[in-house]
This record gives sequence, C-alpha cells and structure tokens, in this order.
Amino acid sequence: MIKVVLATRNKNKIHELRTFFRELSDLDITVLSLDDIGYYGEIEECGNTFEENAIAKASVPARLGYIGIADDSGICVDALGGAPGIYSARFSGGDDEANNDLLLQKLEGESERGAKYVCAMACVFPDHSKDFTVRGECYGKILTERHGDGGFGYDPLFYYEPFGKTFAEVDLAKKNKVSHRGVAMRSFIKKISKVLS
Ligand code: ITT
Repeated sequence: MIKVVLATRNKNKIHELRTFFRELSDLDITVLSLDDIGYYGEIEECGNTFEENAIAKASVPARLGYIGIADDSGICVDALGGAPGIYSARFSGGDDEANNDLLLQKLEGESERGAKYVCAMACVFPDHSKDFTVRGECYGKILTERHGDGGFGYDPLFYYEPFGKTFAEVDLAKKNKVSHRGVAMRSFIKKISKVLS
C-alpha cells in the first residue's frame, strides 16, 4: 500500500481525491490528510503561479517524509487581466458571497465576460526525484447575476456554455467531467500511477 498526503485543510478536496483514486487508479493508494499525520501548522501560499503554490503546499508533507500532493486553483477573468487568479480565495477579504459581489462590481457595464477556472496539482517526493505538476483549465463566462445554489466559490456566476448552465446548477459529478479540477485530477492520476508503478 502506498501512502500519499494531500496538503489541504479543505475536506471537500480530500473526499474528491479519494473518490477519483478509487474510480480511476489500479494502484493501492491511501490518501491521508494533514490531520491524519498530525500536522497542524500553517501552509504558506507565497508563490506567483498556481503551480508554485501547489508545489509549496505539497512540500509540507514531503519535508516530513511523505509523498505530498496539493492543488491550487482559482478563476482568471479576461477583462480583469487574469485577476483574481491565485488570489481568488482572498479576492475581497471576505467569504464566497463577498468575492462574488466584488467580481460583479468590477465587471459592471463590461461586455467582455470570458473567464477560465484553473487548477494546478503538484506531487512532491521527499527526495524530489520524481516531482511533477499538471494543470486543468475550463472556459466559461461570468454572468451579471447568480444562478443556482450548488457548488461553491464563483460557481453561481460561472456559466458553462456546453451545459447552458452555471456550475452551481449542475451536480458535482457532471461538473467534474469538464471542470478544471476534474481535468487536472484525471491527468494527475494517470501520471502518478505511471511514476509509482
Ligand atoms: P487549500 O488551499 O487548503 O487547498 P482552498 O479552498 O483555500 O484550500 P485554493 O487556495 O485552491 O483552495 O483556492 C481556490 C479558490 O478559487 C476558492 O476559494 C474559490 O474561490 C475558487 N475556486 C477554485 N475552484 C473552484 C470551483 O471549482 N468552483 C468555484 N470556485 C472555485
């Protein structure tokens, strides 16, 4: 059995990664959380890119001798020059509601509403011999008002053309078929399965 540690405090991410591994990998992999290994310290996000932040997070368990995994994600809005990007979680300084309000305010009167969700995932080994990152992206549009109450973060404003709906109007399984995190997780599992087999 191979143990990997997902460096996040976000319980949804742990649940999702476990589900993806179960469905997509033949390897006997156990995904542990930071709590499982007794790590209660801070995780710094001080990079300039999604990849740098994912590597910084995954390096925390790697320094403790574990195979570390982490993701960093966010939304990049065309009319805002790619903002909020790596600052998506901290955009307004408040919660998801406040972040969405600020996004609507910044795009008021703007007709160019294109945006993409980005998710970078990193795998860091204690000896750094096989470190790698992968990235998933998903393109959509920012609506002028919220639609739906599922999902989280910017989902009520993120309209995905092929669905004709926002990500807050579809269930997680449907979202993950096309989402930045779904794309990144699938290519991550393919790659880590190769590296570890
Ligand atoms: P960890 O850093 O502990 O892993 P986190 O929730 O802070 O967990 P991120 O730093 O990756 O995660 O921040 C991602 C932010 O980007 C998140 O707070 C949302 O605002 C936004 N975001 C990312 N993926 C999203 C998605 O699928 N749906 C909606 N919003 C998303």
